[in-house]
Amino acid sequence: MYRKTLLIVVVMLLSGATLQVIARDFVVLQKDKTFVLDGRKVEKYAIKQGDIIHFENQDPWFHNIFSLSDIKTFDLGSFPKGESRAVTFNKTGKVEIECAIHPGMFMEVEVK
Ligand SMILES: [Cu+2]
Repeated sequence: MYRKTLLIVVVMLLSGATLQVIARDFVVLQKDKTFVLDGRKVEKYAIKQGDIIHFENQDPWFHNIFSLSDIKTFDLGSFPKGESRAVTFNKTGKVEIECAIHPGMFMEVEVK
């Protein structure tokens, strides 16, 4: 039984399936024109390769979250209060995240 379990784990490691298994989901709120994670304003945050961030708008106006960073370029478009958009971070490095509507909004995600 132990050997069989070990074999399955080794096969998962070799096939890269672990990325799927260990990927975590984070929720970053847009609140008062800032990025908020776990109830606190966040300007820098470290995640792991494969993790997903859900950007959720809690402001009564639109946000348009985007990044022009080399390792992850995206543009989530304008979305209103109560909606969220997910981004998966597949490469390691630093990603600068901004809002196209509010130039003061900024956070940096380091993917490790
Ligand atoms: Cu905004």
